[in-house]
Amino acid sequence: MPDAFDPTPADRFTFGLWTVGNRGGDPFGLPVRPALTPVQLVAGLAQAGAWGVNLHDNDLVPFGAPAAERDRIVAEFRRAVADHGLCVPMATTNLFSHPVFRDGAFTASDPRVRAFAVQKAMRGIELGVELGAETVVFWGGREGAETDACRDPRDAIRWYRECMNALTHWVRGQGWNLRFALEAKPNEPRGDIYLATTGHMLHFIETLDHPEMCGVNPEVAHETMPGLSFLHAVAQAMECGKLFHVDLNAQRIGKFDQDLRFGSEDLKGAFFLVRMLEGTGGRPAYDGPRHFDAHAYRTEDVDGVWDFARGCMRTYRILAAKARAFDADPEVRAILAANAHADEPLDCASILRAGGANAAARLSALSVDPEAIAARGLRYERLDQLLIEHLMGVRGGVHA
Ligand code: DIG
Ligand code: MN
Ligand code: MN
Repeated sequence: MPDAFDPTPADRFTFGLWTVGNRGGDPFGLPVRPALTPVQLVAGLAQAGAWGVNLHDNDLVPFGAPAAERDRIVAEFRRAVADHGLCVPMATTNLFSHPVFRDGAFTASDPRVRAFAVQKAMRGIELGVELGAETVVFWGGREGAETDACRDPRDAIRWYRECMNALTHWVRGQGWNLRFALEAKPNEPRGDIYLATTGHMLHFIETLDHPEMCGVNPEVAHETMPGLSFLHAVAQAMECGKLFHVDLNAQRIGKFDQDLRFGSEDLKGAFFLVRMLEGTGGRPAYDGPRHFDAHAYRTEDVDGVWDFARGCMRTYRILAAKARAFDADPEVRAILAANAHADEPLDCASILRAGGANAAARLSALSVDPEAIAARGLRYERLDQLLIEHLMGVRGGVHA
């Protein structure tokens, strides 16, 4: 039964071939689902209401496939994408499955491996360009170590930079207007992964030859695993204009990378994330794809995979409606306005915003009364209770 929360192309929901193609295998169990072809996955995503499909090179073209076979596979995939009215906004390269990358790709101690990784990334980028991708994600799943006796981490970071610089210069030389989105993860599959969080990546980007080409692709699970705030990671990326892509899923703190259906854990965190991405309440919004980098429970059959995909998109749209209702709630707006002190007579905010060499001198001349300020409560208990009541559906009137 269609309703107001069915996905639309305007939502820009995307899934990777590896997400809905996940067969349910894990380190302790064999796959439980049949392999679906890329063409079958495209058809299923279109039917579920997705806008686009993403891929690693080897999700589509087997490693080492001859050129003619590669071209046949790509042509067939392009036809299926076009026939089903989807697009391919993002492409990425698998630099983590083949044993050659067992000690890393861009950070492997063997320079031949690093060179091979750059070659493979170039072929992956060419595939992405052929499919119309505008964003190239780099997830360095093997860039790390189990024992730091293996190499000096400073060398690893330098080698990472050398490879990224080689690729950015090459892409610019090809005249392609692509953006690189670097995805952080703290561990798994490596004991520790270099550049472990989005914050690490944001600094690393500024050390590259072409930082303007590079941004980040934060993933919910990857910041949540170590107990960090995913919202604050996304906020920092958005605030400096570097949120080039985003991987949406769900995760429990302290567990292995679960890649669960979006919103299925920490619903409050998912709400705040959707509120920020959608820019409800008049704040700047994110204008890129909403990519679900997740997969169905191992308990599921193929029908369950499409339940999973629909659930990701539906929960996102429901939370977006609840975020709009929350930001329109008069009592919410009144509490936030009272704490913004927009009309305070000293005009501290404008002095701070103006900045400059004399800001501190101007601030030091102000007569601020800390005791009077300290005596005032902020009503965050009531504010958060309002949020909870919006989420629980007893406030805000959001209905299908
Ligand atoms: C892991 O979360 C990684 C891989 O799934 C892929 O390389 C990237 C793009 O979403 N995320
Ligand atoms: Mn993940
Ligand atoms: Mn991811």
